Amino acid sequence: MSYKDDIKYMRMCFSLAKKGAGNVAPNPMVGCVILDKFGKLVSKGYHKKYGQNHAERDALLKLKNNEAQGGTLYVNLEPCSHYGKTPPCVDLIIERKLKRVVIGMKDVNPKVDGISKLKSAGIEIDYVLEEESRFLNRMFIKTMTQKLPYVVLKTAATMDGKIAAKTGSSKWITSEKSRELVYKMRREFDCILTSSNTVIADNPSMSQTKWRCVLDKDLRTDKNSKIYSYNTYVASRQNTPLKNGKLDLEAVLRELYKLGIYSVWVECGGVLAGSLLKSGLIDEVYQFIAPKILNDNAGISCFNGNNVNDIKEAKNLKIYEVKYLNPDILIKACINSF
Ligand code: AOF
Ligand code: ZN
Repeated sequence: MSYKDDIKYMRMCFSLAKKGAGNVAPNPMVGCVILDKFGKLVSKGYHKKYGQNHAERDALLKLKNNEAQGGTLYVNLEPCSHYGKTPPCVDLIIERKLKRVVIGMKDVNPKVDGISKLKSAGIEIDYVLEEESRFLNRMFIKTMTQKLPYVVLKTAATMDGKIAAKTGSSKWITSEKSRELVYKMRREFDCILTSSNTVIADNPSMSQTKWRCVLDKDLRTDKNSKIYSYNTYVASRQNTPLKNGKLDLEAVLRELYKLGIYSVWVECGGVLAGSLLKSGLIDEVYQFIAPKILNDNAGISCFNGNNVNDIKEAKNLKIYEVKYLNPDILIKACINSF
């Protein structure tokens, strides 16, 4: 098998893995491809749902005459070696007598040590496309290693980075098409997080997710606000420790994680966005930019952390996708590397 083939089959694993998106969290998205000893593709599988078979088991169990014997198994995550909701994948791989296993990335779950088990059984191990594999499962890496949800912050700004005029006037900066896309995107997250200011100013229902979280230190929001007709966690001074007189944002996110919330979509004003950014709690920014220029320094900025003297202090991000939505654009950028 050439390196080019390894890349081709690992990319196939990525496509299979993505079929599990939205159904596998907090588990990773995993796909598996099996070639027989002649290099012919004989089976494919993926992890479909949390608690169900892992990708390797799914692919191997489809083979009735063990066509995998002496063959190669591709999987974008190190096969597991522990008993979780399912038995160890390495045992089945060894039992089915694979000759070679090609892996995308090592598992960050400390319970897993599949590679050494496979090596001891005399199976050849190779790695391919590690960076892409880690990028695909960046959400799993964050939740597994930090016990915090993956946080995406969405902003919608003018070309000069303003989310509102100094009066607070902000409706609307981006087009209807962009706003509809936002509603669709929210559905892919477990929770929408917002501030008491947003609830008071806009009275949004934010009904697209299982959970909502309102940061309301002094319980200023009206109990009859639309958002409270849905399952909402209110973080206030009554249930959250304070840090420099404000709600400890990391403590809030840890609480959300404990509620089984693994991904959070943030929509808020510039001050909260600035604090989240400064605290290192944001993983990605989705920035909608409208072809408008406010032309007023007193306008409200997307990130309003203030007190930065040197341009070197600016946060560095990595843009991984740019979409032209006509007339707006959407930039997706990661803050941390994986
Ligand atoms: C794999 N293949 O397809 C997946 C893996 O409770 P369990 O049995 O589902 O185990 C979950 C852990 O197994 C998860 O945290 C991750 O380390 C690994 N997921 N491993 O070999 C798969 N989904
Ligand atoms: Zn497994």
